[in-house]
Amino acid sequence: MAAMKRSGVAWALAGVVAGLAGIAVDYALASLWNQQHALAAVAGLVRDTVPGPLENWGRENNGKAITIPIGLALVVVLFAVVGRATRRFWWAPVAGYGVVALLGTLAVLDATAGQLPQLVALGAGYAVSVVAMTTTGERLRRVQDLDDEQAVTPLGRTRRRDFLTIVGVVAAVAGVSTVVGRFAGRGRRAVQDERAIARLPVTSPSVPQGARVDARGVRPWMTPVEEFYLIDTSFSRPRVLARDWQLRIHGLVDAEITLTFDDLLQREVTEDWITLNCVSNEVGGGLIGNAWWSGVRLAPLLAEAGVQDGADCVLQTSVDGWDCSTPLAALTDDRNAMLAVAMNGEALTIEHGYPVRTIVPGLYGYVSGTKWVVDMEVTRFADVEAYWTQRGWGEMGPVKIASRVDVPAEGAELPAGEVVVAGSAWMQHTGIEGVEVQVDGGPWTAAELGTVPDADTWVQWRATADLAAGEHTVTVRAVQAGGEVQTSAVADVLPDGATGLHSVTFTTS
Ligand SMILES: Nc1nc2c(c(=O)[nH]1)N[C@H]1C(S)=C(S)[C@@H](COP(=O)(O)O)O[C@H]1N2
Ligand SMILES: [Mo]
Repeated sequence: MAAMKRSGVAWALAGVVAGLAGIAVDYALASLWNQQHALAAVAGLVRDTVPGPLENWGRENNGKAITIPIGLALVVVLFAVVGRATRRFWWAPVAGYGVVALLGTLAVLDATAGQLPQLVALGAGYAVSVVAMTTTGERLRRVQDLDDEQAVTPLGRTRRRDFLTIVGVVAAVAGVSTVVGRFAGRGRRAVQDERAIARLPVTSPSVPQGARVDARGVRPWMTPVEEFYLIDTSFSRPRVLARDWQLRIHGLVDAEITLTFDDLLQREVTEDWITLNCVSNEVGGGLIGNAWWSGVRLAPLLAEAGVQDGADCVLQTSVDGWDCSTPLAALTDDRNAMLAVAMNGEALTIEHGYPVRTIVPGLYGYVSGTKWVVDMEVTRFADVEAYWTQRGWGEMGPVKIASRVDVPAEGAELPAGEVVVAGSAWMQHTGIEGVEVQVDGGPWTAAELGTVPDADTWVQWRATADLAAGEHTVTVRAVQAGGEVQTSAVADVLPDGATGLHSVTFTTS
């Protein structure tokens, strides 16, 4: 302990313990809330940023066996440096752990899901590290302020004991948090393990010929699962094993039905391209995605249950308590409203509702797309209120016609001459008949359209314009099947979806 007096070892050790305590606290909170912890997010970000071959190697077990220890070693060294620096600079923990927290924040923001809970966990971990290091540093400084004679007196012993106690407390926080994290993470791991070996009677998607227009920078016609937007009201993400899942259909029906996952898969599977969007999507926004959904149609199930007269809605409830009231007609007419088990040919991810969620073409997600759905009560709008309708959003939730310019991007700089303008347009379950483009306030001209399998998906469009050097604005509007043109009147997303036309401004030179 005498060596502790002047050496930086104790400072370095304190730095490591405080840093690891922060990581452990983040891990515990994230696991309790069923989210990815920051370290995993950073690992993911790093893996996605390195070149392809290295990335693939990093996904394999061999790669992991090397990259994870290297990553941890780097973190430990950094924490040791932070600890030592605290001896001279009181702000070293704030800055040093701040760098790690910042990296974590970037990684979390890069992910599509659960950002708020992840950031709260990260903030808590950061605070724990800073407070732990600062407090430990104060104690250590008092020990080291003693001169050689004093160091062996009762005062010296007390101060050393103080220091060791605080290091012990921090280490205990780290230890307990790690155990809590491991324990809380079990459920999620069990679901992931089950999902990984799920064999579902579904097919892989193949993008229909001609759906994609020839324009670089257009968002893909089929949205990859990891790019598909996510909306969740609950802080913590439910973990439901398919083998435990049950759906009860009841209420104004002749005969209640309870289905297990196996029961569901005994039925005929339907598969379809369906574009799902959020009522909160602003004009030009990204809360929309198109996927190949596989599942079981709801209409035959409801027919089997025998819907009684007077019913006009189905109150769907998720295992997380979220609910929505869906117009009954949209679930019983000829559209492919389904209990989906797979997205783009693979079991739903936990984030998108594993093992079962509802998908209804032509309705916004907030009135129809219940993730982790476990209960459907056939009822009347007059008798129920659901999560979002209680908060002032419209009851019926039909999608509105919309269109978007993807390229050129807002603010882009391009060579003058022929410029390709392209994007997408959608009016699910009605269909898009045409798309028109207006350049610099000139006449509306027809764009060329990609071909789509049916009316339930978005349509890509493309046009060209010959542009002189200068600033230009392109605006798009869609025409729905039957001829009605998308309105230019601007409406807010609340209460039932935005309207207005999307424009981008860019320069050519
Ligand atoms: N359980 C549950 N289901 C939910 C929600 C939710 O918050 N909780 N959000 C809804 C909303 S508003 C939309 S737009 C869609 C989004 O589905 P996604 O997150 O799979 O893209 O899910 C719907 N289903
Ligand atoms: Mo939504």
